[in-house]
Amino acid sequence: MTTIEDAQPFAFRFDPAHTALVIIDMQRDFIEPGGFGETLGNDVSLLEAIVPACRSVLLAWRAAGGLVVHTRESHAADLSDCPPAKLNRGEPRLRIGDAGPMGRILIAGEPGNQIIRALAPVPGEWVIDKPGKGAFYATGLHERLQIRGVRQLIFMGVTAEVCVQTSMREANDRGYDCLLLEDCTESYFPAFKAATLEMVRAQGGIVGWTAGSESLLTALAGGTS
Ligand code: C5J
Repeated sequence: MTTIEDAQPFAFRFDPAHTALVIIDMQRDFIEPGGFGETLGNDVSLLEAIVPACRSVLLAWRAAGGLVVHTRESHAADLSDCPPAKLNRGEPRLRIGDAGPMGRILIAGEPGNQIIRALAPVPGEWVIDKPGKGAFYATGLHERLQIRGVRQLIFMGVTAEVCVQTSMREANDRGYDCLLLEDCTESYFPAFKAATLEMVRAQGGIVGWTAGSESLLTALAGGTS
């Protein structure tokens, strides 16, 4: 077992052989200047700032031979997997399926729907296209993780309060121990990120644990944090 001693609310113990690194929605449209997120008036530099830390973790996890799961918030071109309740809400200026600056918004295969170059998947890593905010809804992810014997999940990605937190809550309800890397998740709204971290680790870890990425890297290298 590997231990992150300074995780909150208490030490996080995990077996790398039964743990997956889950990277939520690090897509060009959310992160890059000129994409969907920025077009809606968001400061994407907040999200861009976590990319180096995410990349360090991804490279270390790959080097350790761990399972990597990437997700994309992504819909079929005909929107048959997008219920009206999702389609008809959100920013009226630019909705799912509309033509955006990097192709149709949140549509599979469009340039803006791709994972950013710095975190691009390599062969053998899983890429899960998810029509919901959570990674477990209508994706088969739980079944695939069960077959692989995965019991613990380490999360990074965006946005903290939407797709990351939803996925963690789904995972928690399915019996996974979940760790959120504090400097590897972000929101367009800093207060929402702060609240997410508090909510995850409140009440003795009601959703899971949080820790800094350096603590994970130290633990993977065999040290104590
Ligand atoms: C994600 C969103 N990925 N905020 N989507 O969090 O709509």
